[in-house]
Amino acid sequence: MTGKTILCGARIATQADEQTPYGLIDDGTLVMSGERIEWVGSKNDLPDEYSAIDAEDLDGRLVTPGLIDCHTHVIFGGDRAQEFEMRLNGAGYEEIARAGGGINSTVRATRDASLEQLIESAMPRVDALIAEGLTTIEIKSGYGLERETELNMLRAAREIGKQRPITVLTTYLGAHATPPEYKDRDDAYIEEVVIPTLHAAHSEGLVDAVDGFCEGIAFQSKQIARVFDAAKALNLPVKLHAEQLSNLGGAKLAASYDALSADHIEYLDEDGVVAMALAGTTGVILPGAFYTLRETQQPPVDLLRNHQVPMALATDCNPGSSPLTSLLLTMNMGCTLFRMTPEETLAGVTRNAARALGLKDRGVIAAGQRADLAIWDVKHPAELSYRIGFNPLHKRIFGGQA
Ligand code: DI6
Ligand code: FE
Repeated sequence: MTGKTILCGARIATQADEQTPYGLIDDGTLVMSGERIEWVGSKNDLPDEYSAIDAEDLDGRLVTPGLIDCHTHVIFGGDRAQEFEMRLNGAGYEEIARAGGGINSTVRATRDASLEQLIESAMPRVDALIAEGLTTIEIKSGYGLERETELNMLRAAREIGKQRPITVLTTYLGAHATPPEYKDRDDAYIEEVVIPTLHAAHSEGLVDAVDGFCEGIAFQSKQIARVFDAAKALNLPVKLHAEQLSNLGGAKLAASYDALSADHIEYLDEDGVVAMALAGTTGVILPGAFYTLRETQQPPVDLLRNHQVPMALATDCNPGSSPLTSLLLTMNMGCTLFRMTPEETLAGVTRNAARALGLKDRGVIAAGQRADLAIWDVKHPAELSYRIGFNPLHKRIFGGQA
C-alpha cells in the first residue's frame, strides 16, 4: 500500500465522540492517506490490511485536530502601542475611537501600506500561530474602508494562504467603522463603499464570508441588515461582531440571517442566546479583547451551555483591542477568565471553530476528515489550557504533510 502514513502510540483527542471526554482514545492509531484521515481507533482494532505499513510511534504524545483561529484581523498597517499607553493613562477605548484614533488610526497606516508590506507585516503573526499548531485561519478585511485597500487586504490574505501550509478563509469586513471622509454619513458609506466593494471583492473571488461591527461606535442594526442583504444576494454566509461593548440586539439580527457566528457577545442576553440556538449560530468567545480592554462584563457562558449553543474561541488578533497571537494563551484565558472547561476550550479552537467557519471537513479526527493535526508533548489535553506562555507543540501536520 503506498501513499499511506500511520501514527501509533498516540493519545488521540478526536473531539468526535460526545460520550467520552475529548473523544479521547488511549493507545490510538491513525492512518492517513493523502490529505485525508482514512482510519482512526484503538491499536487493537487496527484492520489487518494496515499491518504491513511502517508506523511512526508517537510515544504516548497527544494528538488533536490542527488548531483553527476562526476570528482574526492579522492583516493591518502600523501598530497601536501608543493607544495602549493612552489607555493606561486613563483614556477609554471608545473615547479614543470617537476622537479619530482607534480603528481609524490603523486605517491610515493600512492605506499607506503596499500589498507586499501588508503580507510581510502579517507573516510573523501568522507564523506565531502556526508554531502553536494552527492549520486553518480566518482573516478579515476592515482596515481599508475604501475599495482598493479593502481589496488589497483580502488579496494579502489569499497570498498568505499560498505562502504557508495553512488554509486561509477570508471575511469581508467593510462595515467595521466609518472612515473619516464619510464622518456622520454612515448610510452613504454603506451604500457608496461597503456594498460596491463587496461586489468587486466577490467577483475577484476574494470573499468567503461577510462580517460587520454592530456597536455604538460602529453600525446600527439597520445598516448591518443592509450589508447582510447584499451578502445573501451573493449567497455568502454572514457573521457579526455583536454585543461587545453594549447590547444592540446584534446576535439576534445575525441569527435571523442564519449567521455562522456571533462574536464577542459579552453583553448578549438570553433572548439573543435563544435566537442563536434556533438558528444554529456559533458563539465565538474572544477573551483577548476582554482582557486587553479590561472588560468586566462576562460573556454568558452558562446560558450558551444551557441552550446548547456551540462555543468557539479565537484570538481576535488585531492591533487595537487584542494584540494576541497565541491560541494556547486564548484557551488559558477562556478557562481562567470565563470558567470555560479545558474540554470546551479545546473544542473551541477545533470542532466549534470549524463550525463557526462553516467547514465540515475538519476540526475533529475521524475517517474522511482532512489530516490536519497537532501533535503535542503533553499527556493530557487539559495541559494545553493549563500552562501559561508555554508551547508544547511537537509537530504539525497539514493535509497529511508534516
Ligand atoms: N472589535 C474588535 O475587537 C476589533 N474590531 C472590532 O470590531 C478591534 C478593532 C480595533 O480596535 O482595531
Ligand atoms: Fe474582531
